Amino acid sequence: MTDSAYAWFEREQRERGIDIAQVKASLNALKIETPSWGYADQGTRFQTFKKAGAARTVTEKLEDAAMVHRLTGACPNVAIHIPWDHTDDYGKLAADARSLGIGIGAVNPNLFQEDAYMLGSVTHHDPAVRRRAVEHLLECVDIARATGSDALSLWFADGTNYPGQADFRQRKGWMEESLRELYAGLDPHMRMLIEYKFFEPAFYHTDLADWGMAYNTALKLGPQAEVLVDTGHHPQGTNIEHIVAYLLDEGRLGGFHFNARKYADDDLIVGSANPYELFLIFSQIALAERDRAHPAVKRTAERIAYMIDQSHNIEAKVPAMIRSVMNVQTQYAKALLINWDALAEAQRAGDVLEAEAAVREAFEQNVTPLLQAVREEAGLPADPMQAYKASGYGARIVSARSPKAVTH
Ligand code: AOS
Ligand code: ZN
Ligand code: ZN
Ligand code: ZN
Repeated sequence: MTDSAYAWFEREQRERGIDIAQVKASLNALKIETPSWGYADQGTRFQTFKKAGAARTVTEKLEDAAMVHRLTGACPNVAIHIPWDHTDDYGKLAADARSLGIGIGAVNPNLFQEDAYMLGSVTHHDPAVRRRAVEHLLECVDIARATGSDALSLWFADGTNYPGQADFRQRKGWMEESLRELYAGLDPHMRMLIEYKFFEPAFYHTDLADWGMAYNTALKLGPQAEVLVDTGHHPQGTNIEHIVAYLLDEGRLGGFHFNARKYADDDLIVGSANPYELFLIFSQIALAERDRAHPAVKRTAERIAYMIDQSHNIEAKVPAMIRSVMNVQTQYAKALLINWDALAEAQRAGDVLEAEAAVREAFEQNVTPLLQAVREEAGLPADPMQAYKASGYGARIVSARSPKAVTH
Protein backbone atom coordinates (compact mmCIF):
# COMPACT_ATOMS: atom_id res chain seq x y z
CA MET A 1 0.00 0.00 0.00
CA THR A 2 1.40 3.34 -0.99
CA ASP A 3 1.75 6.41 1.23
CA SER A 4 -0.82 8.13 -0.92
CA ALA A 5 -3.37 5.41 -0.16
CA TYR A 6 -2.87 6.11 3.53
CA ALA A 7 -2.98 9.90 3.02
CA TRP A 8 -6.26 9.48 1.15
CA PHE A 9 -7.63 7.23 3.91
CA GLU A 10 -6.70 9.71 6.61
CA ARG A 11 -8.32 12.61 4.74
CA GLU A 12 -11.50 10.58 4.23
CA GLN A 13 -11.72 9.63 7.90
CA ARG A 14 -11.10 13.19 9.07
CA GLU A 15 -14.00 14.24 6.90
CA ARG A 16 -16.09 11.50 8.54
CA GLY A 17 -15.22 13.03 11.90
CA ILE A 18 -12.85 10.29 13.09
CA ASP A 19 -9.95 10.98 15.48
CA ILE A 20 -7.20 9.01 13.73
CA ALA A 21 -4.62 9.42 16.51
CA GLN A 22 -7.06 7.80 18.93
CA VAL A 23 -7.82 5.01 16.47
CA LYS A 24 -4.11 4.27 16.08
CA ALA A 25 -3.56 4.27 19.85
CA SER A 26 -6.40 1.77 20.29
CA LEU A 27 -5.06 -0.48 17.55
CA ASN A 28 -1.60 -0.45 19.09
CA ALA A 29 -3.08 -1.43 22.45
CA LEU A 30 -4.89 -4.50 21.07
CA LYS A 31 -3.12 -7.66 22.20
CA ILE A 32 -4.33 -11.11 21.21
CA GLU A 33 -3.25 -14.32 22.91
CA THR A 34 -2.67 -17.33 20.67
CA PRO A 35 -3.31 -20.93 21.81
CA SER A 36 -0.49 -23.46 22.04
CA TRP A 37 -2.88 -26.12 20.72
CA GLY A 38 -3.37 -24.14 17.50
CA TYR A 39 0.23 -24.91 16.53
CA ALA A 40 -0.01 -28.66 17.00
CA ASP A 41 -1.87 -31.29 15.00
CA GLN A 42 -5.56 -31.14 15.74
CA GLY A 43 -8.34 -32.95 14.04
CA THR A 44 -11.97 -33.81 13.99
CA ARG A 45 -13.42 -37.06 15.21
CA PHE A 46 -12.90 -38.39 11.70
CA GLN A 47 -9.20 -37.83 11.35
CA THR A 48 -6.22 -35.91 12.61
CA PHE A 49 -4.07 -35.27 9.55
CA LYS A 50 -0.37 -35.18 10.23
CA LYS A 51 0.83 -31.84 8.93
CA ALA A 52 4.49 -31.45 8.07
CA GLY A 53 5.95 -28.69 10.22
CA ALA A 54 3.30 -28.80 12.96
CA ALA A 55 4.74 -28.27 16.43
CA ARG A 56 5.38 -31.57 18.19
CA THR A 57 6.57 -30.31 21.54
CA VAL A 58 5.72 -27.45 23.82
CA THR A 59 9.03 -25.80 22.87
CA GLU A 60 8.05 -25.87 19.21
CA LYS A 61 4.66 -24.41 20.08
CA LEU A 62 6.42 -21.55 21.86
CA GLU A 63 8.66 -20.99 18.83
CA ASP A 64 5.64 -20.74 16.54
CA ALA A 65 3.81 -18.40 18.90
CA ALA A 66 6.93 -16.24 19.07
CA MET A 67 7.09 -16.14 15.27
CA VAL A 68 3.47 -14.94 15.12
CA HIS A 69 4.33 -12.25 17.66
CA ARG A 70 7.47 -11.17 15.78
CA LEU A 71 5.48 -10.61 12.62
CA THR A 72 2.35 -9.05 14.12
CA GLY A 73 3.67 -7.39 17.28
CA ALA A 74 0.24 -8.15 18.71
CA CYS A 75 0.55 -11.58 20.33
CA PRO A 76 2.87 -11.35 23.34
CA ASN A 77 1.31 -14.30 25.18
CA VAL A 78 0.55 -17.92 24.43
CA ALA A 79 -2.14 -19.90 26.26
CA ILE A 80 -1.18 -23.34 27.50
CA HIS A 81 -3.27 -26.46 27.94
CA ILE A 82 -2.51 -28.93 30.72
CA PRO A 83 -1.55 -31.79 30.39
CA TRP A 84 -0.95 -31.26 26.64
CA ASP A 85 1.83 -28.82 27.54
CA HIS A 86 2.95 -30.65 30.63
CA THR A 87 6.56 -30.18 31.66
CA ASP A 88 8.45 -30.95 34.85
CA ASP A 89 9.69 -27.38 35.21
CA TYR A 90 7.17 -24.63 34.57
CA GLY A 91 9.60 -21.93 35.68
CA LYS A 92 11.85 -23.04 32.86
CA LEU A 93 8.93 -23.05 30.43
CA ALA A 94 8.22 -19.42 31.30
CA ALA A 95 11.93 -18.57 30.97
CA ASP A 96 12.06 -20.27 27.57
CA ALA A 97 9.03 -18.25 26.48
CA ARG A 98 10.64 -15.05 27.74
CA SER A 99 13.85 -15.77 25.86
CA LEU A 100 11.72 -16.02 22.70
CA GLY A 101 10.13 -12.67 23.47
CA ILE A 102 6.73 -13.91 24.66
CA GLY A 103 5.00 -14.85 27.91
CA ILE A 104 2.62 -17.52 29.15
CA GLY A 105 -1.03 -16.53 28.97
CA ALA A 106 -4.08 -18.32 30.28
CA VAL A 107 -3.65 -21.79 31.74
CA ASN A 108 -6.34 -24.16 30.39
CA PRO A 109 -7.04 -27.22 32.51
CA ASN A 110 -8.11 -30.35 30.68
CA LEU A 111 -11.01 -32.14 32.30
CA PHE A 112 -12.30 -33.93 29.24
CA GLN A 113 -9.77 -36.51 28.11
CA GLU A 114 -9.62 -39.01 30.91
CA ASP A 115 -11.83 -42.08 31.07
CA ALA A 116 -12.69 -41.14 34.65
CA TYR A 117 -14.51 -38.07 33.30
CA MET A 118 -16.87 -39.93 30.98
CA LEU A 119 -19.88 -38.97 33.13
CA GLY A 120 -18.53 -35.62 34.27
CA SER A 121 -15.58 -34.03 36.04
CA VAL A 122 -16.47 -31.40 38.66
CA THR A 123 -20.10 -32.56 38.38
CA HIS A 124 -19.45 -36.31 38.55
CA HIS A 125 -21.66 -38.28 40.98
CA ASP A 126 -18.57 -39.96 42.47
CA PRO A 127 -16.83 -37.69 45.00
CA ALA A 128 -13.48 -39.29 44.15
CA VAL A 129 -13.76 -38.14 40.53
CA ARG A 130 -14.80 -34.64 41.61
CA ARG A 131 -11.79 -34.59 43.94
CA ARG A 132 -9.50 -35.57 41.09
CA ALA A 133 -10.93 -32.78 38.93
CA VAL A 134 -10.56 -30.14 41.64
CA GLU A 135 -6.98 -31.26 42.32
CA HIS A 136 -6.21 -30.79 38.63
CA LEU A 137 -7.74 -27.30 38.73
CA LEU A 138 -5.64 -26.42 41.77
CA GLU A 139 -2.55 -27.82 40.03
CA CYS A 140 -3.30 -25.38 37.21
CA VAL A 141 -3.28 -22.52 39.72
CA ASP A 142 0.21 -23.64 40.77
CA ILE A 143 1.21 -23.72 37.10
CA ALA A 144 -0.15 -20.21 36.60
CA ARG A 145 1.89 -19.08 39.60
CA ALA A 146 5.05 -20.78 38.30
CA THR A 147 4.70 -19.38 34.79
CA GLY A 148 3.69 -15.85 35.78
CA SER A 149 0.24 -16.29 34.23
CA ASP A 150 -2.66 -14.41 35.75
CA ALA A 151 -5.56 -16.30 34.22
CA LEU A 152 -7.22 -19.68 34.26
CA SER A 153 -9.53 -20.46 31.32
CA LEU A 154 -12.13 -22.97 32.35
CA TRP A 155 -14.15 -25.00 29.93
CA PHE A 156 -16.11 -27.97 31.19
CA ALA A 157 -17.26 -30.69 28.85
CA ASP A 158 -19.59 -31.79 31.65
CA GLY A 159 -23.07 -32.70 30.52
CA THR A 160 -25.38 -35.62 29.77
CA ASN A 161 -26.66 -37.35 26.66
CA TYR A 162 -30.09 -38.52 27.80
CA PRO A 163 -33.02 -37.35 29.88
CA GLY A 164 -32.82 -38.87 33.31
CA GLN A 165 -29.11 -39.60 33.07
CA ALA A 166 -28.33 -37.33 36.00
CA ASP A 167 -29.85 -34.76 38.32
CA PHE A 168 -29.35 -31.23 36.93
CA ARG A 169 -29.60 -29.46 40.28
CA GLN A 170 -27.35 -31.90 42.07
CA ARG A 171 -24.71 -31.36 39.40
CA LYS A 172 -25.16 -27.59 39.62
CA GLY A 173 -24.39 -27.83 43.32
CA TRP A 174 -21.26 -29.91 42.68
CA MET A 175 -20.09 -27.49 40.00
CA GLU A 176 -20.46 -24.56 42.40
CA GLU A 177 -18.84 -26.42 45.27
CA SER A 178 -15.85 -27.39 43.11
CA LEU A 179 -15.41 -23.91 41.70
CA ARG A 180 -15.62 -22.37 45.15
CA GLU A 181 -12.67 -24.48 46.19
CA LEU A 182 -10.75 -23.41 43.10
CA TYR A 183 -11.65 -19.78 43.64
CA ALA A 184 -10.33 -19.93 47.20
CA GLY A 185 -7.01 -21.21 45.79
CA LEU A 186 -6.48 -18.25 43.43
CA ASP A 187 -3.93 -15.56 44.15
CA PRO A 188 -5.48 -12.11 44.45
CA HIS A 189 -4.26 -10.97 41.02
CA MET A 190 -5.54 -14.06 39.19
CA ARG A 191 -8.72 -14.18 37.15
CA MET A 192 -10.86 -17.19 36.56
CA LEU A 193 -12.49 -17.09 33.13
CA ILE A 194 -15.58 -19.27 32.88
CA GLU A 195 -16.44 -20.52 29.41
CA TYR A 196 -19.88 -21.78 28.44
CA LYS A 197 -21.04 -23.84 25.48
CA PHE A 198 -24.53 -24.97 24.61
CA PHE A 199 -23.70 -28.50 23.45
CA GLU A 200 -20.91 -30.90 22.55
CA PRO A 201 -19.49 -33.27 23.57
CA ALA A 202 -22.71 -33.72 25.55
CA PHE A 203 -25.87 -33.67 23.45
CA TYR A 204 -28.76 -33.47 25.90
CA HIS A 205 -27.64 -30.99 28.51
CA THR A 206 -24.41 -29.18 29.32
CA ASP A 207 -23.84 -28.04 32.89
CA LEU A 208 -22.63 -24.57 31.87
CA ALA A 209 -24.70 -24.17 28.74
CA ASP A 210 -24.94 -20.42 28.27
CA TRP A 211 -23.64 -17.01 29.31
CA GLY A 212 -26.32 -16.63 31.98
CA MET A 213 -25.19 -19.77 33.78
CA ALA A 214 -21.54 -18.73 33.52
CA TYR A 215 -22.41 -15.23 34.71
CA ASN A 216 -24.47 -16.44 37.63
CA THR A 217 -21.67 -18.80 38.67
CA ALA A 218 -19.11 -15.98 38.42
CA LEU A 219 -21.35 -13.72 40.45
CA LYS A 220 -21.68 -16.30 43.22
CA LEU A 221 -17.92 -16.89 43.31
CA GLY A 222 -16.68 -13.32 43.51
CA PRO A 223 -15.01 -10.52 41.55
CA GLN A 224 -12.10 -12.62 40.30
CA ALA A 225 -14.51 -14.82 38.34
CA GLU A 226 -15.61 -13.57 34.93
CA VAL A 227 -17.27 -14.90 31.80
CA LEU A 228 -15.35 -16.08 28.75
CA VAL A 229 -17.23 -15.75 25.46
CA ASP A 230 -16.17 -18.26 22.81
CA THR A 231 -17.68 -17.04 19.54
CA GLY A 232 -18.38 -20.63 18.43
CA HIS A 233 -20.41 -21.63 21.47
CA HIS A 234 -23.90 -20.30 20.78
CA PRO A 235 -26.98 -21.56 19.00
CA GLN A 236 -27.36 -20.22 15.45
CA GLY A 237 -28.60 -16.67 15.30
CA THR A 238 -27.59 -15.70 18.83
CA ASN A 239 -26.89 -11.98 19.17
CA ILE A 240 -23.39 -12.27 20.64
CA GLU A 241 -22.76 -8.52 20.66
CA HIS A 242 -25.76 -8.09 22.93
CA ILE A 243 -24.32 -10.63 25.37
CA VAL A 244 -21.02 -8.76 25.18
CA ALA A 245 -22.67 -5.42 25.95
CA TYR A 246 -24.61 -6.93 28.84
CA LEU A 247 -21.53 -8.52 30.40
CA LEU A 248 -19.53 -5.33 29.90
CA ASP A 249 -22.21 -3.38 31.69
CA GLU A 250 -22.16 -5.85 34.56
CA GLY A 251 -18.36 -5.76 34.77
CA ARG A 252 -18.05 -9.51 34.11
CA LEU A 253 -16.79 -9.81 30.57
CA GLY A 254 -13.46 -11.49 31.19
CA GLY A 255 -12.34 -12.48 27.73
CA PHE A 256 -12.93 -14.07 24.36
CA HIS A 257 -12.07 -17.20 22.53
CA PHE A 258 -12.23 -16.03 18.93
CA ASN A 259 -12.86 -18.45 16.10
CA ALA A 260 -15.25 -18.66 13.17
CA ARG A 261 -18.15 -21.03 12.74
CA LYS A 262 -20.83 -21.65 10.22
CA TYR A 263 -22.58 -24.55 11.92
CA ALA A 264 -21.38 -25.48 15.40
CA ASP A 265 -18.08 -25.18 17.28
CA ASP A 266 -16.13 -25.21 14.01
CA ASP A 267 -13.00 -23.50 15.42
CA LEU A 268 -11.96 -22.07 12.06
CA ILE A 269 -9.86 -19.04 11.16
CA VAL A 270 -11.28 -16.00 12.96
CA GLY A 271 -13.54 -13.78 10.86
CA SER A 272 -13.56 -16.18 7.91
CA ALA A 273 -17.28 -16.91 8.04
CA ASN A 274 -18.64 -14.09 10.17
CA PRO A 275 -16.74 -10.81 9.76
CA TYR A 276 -19.80 -8.61 10.38
CA GLU A 277 -20.53 -10.45 13.64
CA LEU A 278 -16.98 -9.89 14.80
CA PHE A 279 -17.22 -6.23 13.80
CA LEU A 280 -20.44 -5.82 15.79
CA ILE A 281 -18.83 -7.45 18.83
CA PHE A 282 -15.96 -4.98 18.57
CA SER A 283 -18.37 -2.10 18.10
CA GLN A 284 -19.79 -2.80 21.57
CA ILE A 285 -16.28 -2.96 22.99
CA ALA A 286 -15.20 0.25 21.24
CA LEU A 287 -18.28 1.98 22.61
CA ALA A 288 -17.52 0.79 26.14
CA GLU A 289 -13.87 1.84 25.84
CA ARG A 290 -14.91 5.43 25.24
CA ASP A 291 -17.65 5.46 27.90
CA ARG A 292 -16.28 8.09 30.27
CA ALA A 293 -19.66 8.34 31.97
CA HIS A 294 -19.29 4.75 33.20
CA PRO A 295 -15.68 4.29 34.30
CA ALA A 296 -16.28 0.73 35.56
CA VAL A 297 -17.54 -0.36 32.14
CA LYS A 298 -14.59 1.36 30.46
CA ARG A 299 -12.20 -0.46 32.83
CA THR A 300 -13.84 -3.81 32.11
CA ALA A 301 -13.48 -3.21 28.38
CA GLU A 302 -9.84 -2.24 28.73
CA ARG A 303 -8.89 -5.44 30.52
CA ILE A 304 -10.62 -7.95 28.26
CA ALA A 305 -8.44 -10.99 27.58
CA TYR A 306 -8.55 -11.47 23.81
CA MET A 307 -7.66 -15.03 22.96
CA ILE A 308 -7.84 -17.13 19.84
CA ASP A 309 -9.17 -20.65 20.21
CA GLN A 310 -8.88 -22.35 16.88
CA SER A 311 -8.19 -25.89 15.98
CA HIS A 312 -6.56 -26.42 12.62
CA ASN A 313 -7.54 -29.50 10.74
CA ILE A 314 -6.39 -28.89 7.16
CA GLU A 315 -4.58 -25.55 7.17
CA ALA A 316 -0.92 -24.74 7.86
CA LYS A 317 -0.90 -23.64 11.48
CA VAL A 318 1.34 -20.59 11.72
CA PRO A 319 -0.05 -18.67 8.72
CA ALA A 320 -3.61 -19.59 9.79
CA MET A 321 -2.89 -17.98 13.15
CA ILE A 322 -1.42 -14.88 11.50
CA ARG A 323 -4.52 -14.62 9.31
CA SER A 324 -6.75 -14.80 12.39
CA VAL A 325 -4.79 -12.10 14.17
CA MET A 326 -5.00 -9.86 11.11
CA ASN A 327 -8.73 -10.48 10.79
CA VAL A 328 -9.25 -9.50 14.43
CA GLN A 329 -7.28 -6.30 13.86
CA THR A 330 -9.31 -5.54 10.75
CA GLN A 331 -12.68 -5.80 12.48
CA TYR A 332 -11.52 -3.82 15.51
CA ALA A 333 -10.14 -1.12 13.20
CA LYS A 334 -13.48 -0.91 11.41
CA ALA A 335 -15.38 -0.67 14.69
CA LEU A 336 -13.13 2.24 15.68
CA LEU A 337 -14.30 4.07 12.56
CA ILE A 338 -17.89 4.39 13.75
CA ASN A 339 -18.86 8.03 14.14
CA TRP A 340 -20.40 7.73 17.59
CA ASP A 341 -21.74 11.28 17.67
CA ALA A 342 -23.60 10.73 14.41
CA LEU A 343 -24.91 7.41 15.75
CA ALA A 344 -26.08 8.98 19.02
CA GLU A 345 -27.75 11.78 17.10
CA ALA A 346 -29.61 9.30 14.89
CA GLN A 347 -30.68 7.33 17.98
CA ARG A 348 -31.94 10.51 19.68
CA ALA A 349 -33.90 11.40 16.58
CA GLY A 350 -35.33 7.89 16.37
CA ASP A 351 -33.90 7.69 12.87
CA VAL A 352 -33.57 3.95 12.30
CA LEU A 353 -32.02 4.16 8.84
CA GLU A 354 -29.41 6.75 9.78
CA ALA A 355 -28.46 4.76 12.90
CA GLU A 356 -28.03 1.53 10.95
CA ALA A 357 -26.04 3.40 8.30
CA ALA A 358 -23.68 4.92 10.90
CA VAL A 359 -22.72 1.41 12.00
CA ARG A 360 -22.63 -0.28 8.58
CA GLU A 361 -20.67 2.48 6.88
CA ALA A 362 -17.80 1.93 9.29
CA PHE A 363 -17.77 -1.75 8.33
CA GLU A 364 -17.61 -0.79 4.68
CA GLN A 365 -14.39 1.24 5.07
CA ASN A 366 -11.16 -0.17 3.69
CA VAL A 367 -8.81 -0.31 6.68
CA THR A 368 -5.86 -1.94 4.91
CA PRO A 369 -3.94 1.37 4.49
CA LEU A 370 -4.56 2.18 8.15
CA LEU A 371 -3.35 -1.18 9.47
CA GLN A 372 -0.31 -1.10 7.22
CA ALA A 373 0.58 2.39 8.44
CA VAL A 374 0.12 1.40 12.09
CA ARG A 375 2.37 -1.63 11.63
CA GLU A 376 5.05 0.30 9.78
CA GLU A 377 5.06 3.02 12.42
CA ALA A 378 5.67 0.28 15.02
CA GLY A 379 8.57 -1.12 12.99
CA LEU A 380 6.59 -4.20 11.94
CA PRO A 381 6.03 -5.69 8.50
CA ALA A 382 3.14 -3.89 6.79
CA ASP A 383 1.76 -7.26 5.71
CA PRO A 384 2.59 -10.01 8.24
CA MET A 385 1.26 -12.73 5.92
CA GLN A 386 3.53 -11.64 3.10
CA ALA A 387 6.41 -11.36 5.57
CA TYR A 388 5.74 -14.91 6.76
CA LYS A 389 5.88 -16.22 3.21
CA ALA A 390 9.12 -14.35 2.57
CA SER A 391 10.70 -15.49 5.85
CA GLY A 392 11.24 -19.12 4.88
CA TYR A 393 10.03 -20.15 8.35
CA GLY A 394 7.40 -22.50 6.90
CA ALA A 395 9.99 -24.46 4.92
CA ARG A 396 12.41 -24.45 7.86
CA ILE A 397 9.94 -26.04 10.28
CA VAL A 398 8.91 -28.62 7.70
CA SER A 399 12.48 -29.88 7.42
CA ALA A 400 13.41 -29.42 11.08
CA ARG A 401 10.29 -31.17 12.32
CA SER A 402 10.24 -34.28 10.23
CA PRO A 403 8.93 -37.25 12.22
CA LYS A 404 12.49 -38.68 12.25
CA ALA A 405 13.85 -35.62 13.99
CA VAL A 406 11.65 -35.94 17.11
CA THR A 407 13.91 -35.88 20.11
CA HIS A 408 11.39 -35.80 22.95
C1 AOS B 1 -14.10 -26.21 23.85
O1 AOS B 1 -15.02 -26.30 23.05
C2 AOS B 1 -13.61 -24.94 24.31
O2 AOS B 1 -13.70 -24.00 23.29
C3 AOS B 1 -12.27 -24.88 25.03
O3 AOS B 1 -11.82 -23.57 25.10
C4 AOS B 1 -11.20 -25.88 24.74
O4 AOS B 1 -10.46 -26.01 25.89
C5 AOS B 1 -10.23 -25.54 23.66
O5 AOS B 1 -10.92 -25.58 22.43
C6 AOS B 1 -9.06 -26.50 23.57
O6 AOS B 1 -9.55 -27.81 23.51
ZN1 ZN C 1 -12.92 -22.05 23.67
ZN1 ZN D 1 -15.01 -24.57 21.75
ZN1 ZN E 1 -14.68 -23.20 19.28
